[in-house]
Formats: sequence, structure tokens, C-alpha cells
Amino acid sequence: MSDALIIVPTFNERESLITVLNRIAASSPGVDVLVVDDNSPDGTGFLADEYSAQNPNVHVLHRARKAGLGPAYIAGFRWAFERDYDWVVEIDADGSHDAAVIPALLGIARAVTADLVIGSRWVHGGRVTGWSIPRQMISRAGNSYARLALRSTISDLTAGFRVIRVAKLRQLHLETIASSGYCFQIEIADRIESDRGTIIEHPITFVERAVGRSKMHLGIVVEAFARITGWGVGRWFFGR
Ligand SMILES: Nc1nc2c(ncn2[C@@H]2O[C@H](COP(=O)(O)OP(=O)(O)OP(=O)(O)O)[C@@H](O)[C@H]2O)c(=O)[nH]1
Ligand SMILES: [Mg+2]
Repeated sequence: MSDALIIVPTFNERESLITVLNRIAASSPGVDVLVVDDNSPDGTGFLADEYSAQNPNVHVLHRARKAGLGPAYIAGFRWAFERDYDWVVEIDADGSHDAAVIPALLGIARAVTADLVIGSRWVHGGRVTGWSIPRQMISRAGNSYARLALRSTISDLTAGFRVIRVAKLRQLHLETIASSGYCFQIEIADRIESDRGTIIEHPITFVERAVGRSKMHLGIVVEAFARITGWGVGRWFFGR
């Protein structure tokens, strides 16, 4: 067993999952991997099972139905708690996050015992390829709004490529987290920051998915906006 668990949430990622798992194996040999699949209709879960049968350090957690990114990650975190990993790594299954960067993120986390290391698009040196200028501006504006509302110093609050220290994660009262879309990432980062955790942003190049379909929809954006506004109002009136 490794000291880190790489968690890969999947919903209908048949076209990219195996490539991503192979890249993880190449960059991080011997590191345990958990695919958390929400009963993907396209058979991603079966593919993951087949891969797992050939690769003993790759595991699969099957969930009954699509319930969003947040609940999938929380199920993965609980799996990690039961097995006493020191670190969890979050990475998308769509190829947007370069698995070759995982050792650098884990290296930073271990070197300074960081609570959260974020693979960040919006710090100096970070970038996005394949996004139109308006799309980049929307992501930046969303991050700026969240940063202002939450009085955060994090540039990429919504980033989904991260290392989190399990000891810190255990203190976050995950049972009270209700965010389901990428707002979940904001909520985790905000809780760690509010708790005065050590947070480091490391620049990455985020590549737009080349295959498969985005799970992004308006409801996810609305959820983030509503929750951030609610937290922000509370914080501006009553302090952090
Ligand atoms: N288990 C599970 N995984 C999910 C769910 N929704 C999204 N994912 C996975 O979470 C990761 C990020 O989802 P994406 O659809 O790529 O969302 P995104 O990166 O915000 O959007 P894109 O810009 O289109 O890539 C992918 O690996 C998805 O398969 C879900 O409800 N359950
Ligand atoms: Mg994606």
C-alpha cells in the first residue's frame, strides 16, 4: 500500500479513462488508485473493473447512481480514511489534468506537510489550452467572485487537480458538506483556508477535454453562485 491514494471520479468517461490510468501508472508507479464510478451508462465502470483485474493497485468503487462530483469524492475520501492513507490526490478522468504532474504536487505536499496543494490555472505560469477567451474570462470571473465573497487568497478555488492531507481532511466534518458540483472544490478549499491550513498553488497547464462530454451544466454554476453568495453574506456580516 502506498501513502497516497489517487482518486479518479468518473461518469461516462469510457473514451479517456484507460489513457488516464495508463498515464497515472507511468508517472506514479506503485501509487494506489481508486476510480469512483457513478454507474456510468457507457460502461466506464466495467472498463475500470477490467483494468483493476490486471493492475492490483487500481481499485474501483461503484456507486448506484449519478450524484455529483462532491458525493463521489466524499465516498472516495471515506475509502481512504478506512485504509489510513496520508494523502489523497484528485484528478479528472477526461485528460484535462496531466498525470505527469502528480509527483510534483505530492512532492510539494510532502516537503512542507501542506494541507492542500492545488494544481492551479490562474497563478503565474499556469494556463489553459483549448478554451476560448470568453470561457477563460468566465472561469476567472467566477474565481474572482468566490475569492472576494469568501475573502480567500486562493487564485484557483474550483481547480480539480489537488493533493489533500488526509489528517486535515478528517477534521473538515465532511458530513456537513452539501455541495455537489465543482462548488465542492470551493467548499473544501475554503474550509481548509478558514482552518488556517497550509495551502500552496502550483501552476499547471489545463487541457480542454479532447473526447467524451462535459458534465458541466447550468445547475452546477447556479449552485456555486448561490452557495458562495450565501457564505459570503454571512462572512461579510459576521466575520470568518
Ligand atoms: N463519479 C462521478 N464523477 C463525476 C460526476 N460528474 C463529473 N464527474 C467526473 O468528474 C470529472 C470532472 O468532470 P467534467 O465533466 O470534466 O467537468 P469539468 O472538468 O468541470 O468540465 P469540462 O470543462 O467539460 O471538462 C470527470 O472525471 C467526470 O467524469 C458525478 O456525478 N459522479
Ligand atoms: Mg473536465
